Amino acid sequence: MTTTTTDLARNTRRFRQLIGAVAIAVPLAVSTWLLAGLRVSAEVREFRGSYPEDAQPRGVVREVTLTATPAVVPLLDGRPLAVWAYNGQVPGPVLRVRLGETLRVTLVNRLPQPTTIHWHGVRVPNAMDGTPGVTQPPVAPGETFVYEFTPKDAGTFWFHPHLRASEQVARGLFGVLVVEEAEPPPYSRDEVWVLDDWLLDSSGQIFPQFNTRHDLAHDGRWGNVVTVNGTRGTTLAVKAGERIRLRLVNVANGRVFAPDFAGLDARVIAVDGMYAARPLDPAGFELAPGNRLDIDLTIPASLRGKRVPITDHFTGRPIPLAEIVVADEVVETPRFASPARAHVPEWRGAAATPVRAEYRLNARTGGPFGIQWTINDEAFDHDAAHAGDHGSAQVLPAGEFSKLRFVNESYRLHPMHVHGQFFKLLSRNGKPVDEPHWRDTVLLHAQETVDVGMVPVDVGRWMLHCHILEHAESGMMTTVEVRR
Ligand SMILES: [Cu+2]
Repeated sequence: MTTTTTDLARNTRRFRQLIGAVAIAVPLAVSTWLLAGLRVSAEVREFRGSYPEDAQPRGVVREVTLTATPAVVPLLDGRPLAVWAYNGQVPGPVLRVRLGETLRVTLVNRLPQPTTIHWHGVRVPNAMDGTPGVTQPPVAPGETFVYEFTPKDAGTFWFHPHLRASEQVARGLFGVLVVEEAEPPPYSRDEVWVLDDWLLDSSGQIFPQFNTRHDLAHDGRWGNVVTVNGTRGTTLAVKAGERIRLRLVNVANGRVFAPDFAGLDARVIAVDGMYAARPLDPAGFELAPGNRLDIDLTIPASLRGKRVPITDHFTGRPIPLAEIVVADEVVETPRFASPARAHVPEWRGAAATPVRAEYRLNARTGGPFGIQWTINDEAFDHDAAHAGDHGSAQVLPAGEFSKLRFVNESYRLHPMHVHGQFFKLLSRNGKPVDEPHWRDTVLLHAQETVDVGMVPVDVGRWMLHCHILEHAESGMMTTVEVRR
């Protein structure tokens, strides 16, 4: 075989063409990659310093047993009410730990049906998330399960079953988890208000039908009695001058609250557990099922000897929630800077970022309750999930920015909740919204489209669902997988 000069010339020409193509293609690819990298990392860079990736356990373990059991308690107006309760209390015990402490909770199931505990808003290891079939098997009657985790964030969180939740939560299974900072701000006092409603029948007991067609066709089960900390006419006795940290938690199946603090020196300092970037006016805040608000409340001397009613205004018909009863005594107000000074990214540039996942929310007839709530035309199959088949999950790359879009194609409310993650509202109906705080639950009104941004750092398979428990129970659930 000989190589002719013509062949050589042809090969050289081909080689040059190839080099030329590479010389153009490689820098193009590299610059496209760099540009994409730069755009992603602009949001990720802005995210840095928002909250820690890892827990910092200090070696202190707080052990608690929560026994879920039927009980009869004096609730609402003092008459005996048959409930399901943690440790015989409704609300369940307020668990308080300091940041860095490890919580070890033994759940004992004495209910007539299986259960689990989900730690709403807490960035737990995935296996501790309490979602049956996805992160753990259901805890059968008579069985126990140990939840152990070290919270990564200080704030107001809560816990409840994640199995047949529309029944179990309505019967009274919920409690609050307060994670205090290593050095909590020196408030005069730290109070928890659990907001709830109860659907009672004519005998004054819990209406025993759950997931009714009525509830499913509307915004879930709305009760005929509204309570704070399990009772009507709740009062908070304070002294003028006191500065109070008031932690509001909405544990209702479906009801949204819009508490009115007009006339009081009240500022929102944290939403869904996480401190805001600055103190905010509480007017206009809608507390959907799952949401929490921490209020920094100073009682002015001008209210000495007065009673200040706090009412809910969500439905347009004012509903009394509680009363702040101010003593004649005046104490000095603790002076310290608002703890609401968290780093929260603005993500103004995120409007141009493509949507990674879109969730269309709607309903159809069918399923075990006659109506199914769907995400992208799929109803979550709880029975299959409990058996370990939880369908396909949207993958969200850990440490990267993701934009999620919720499109409410229905006329009902949907407070959308993502487990184990915090997100920030970017826009409503295409209009940019600057909320200087994180959320783990965002309320969608009828026909509304909402974009949220997040940089997930907690890996695992997490539920994404509507927190109207009847909507979730009838299918409005899916999973996301945060993967490295
Ligand atoms: Cu819903």
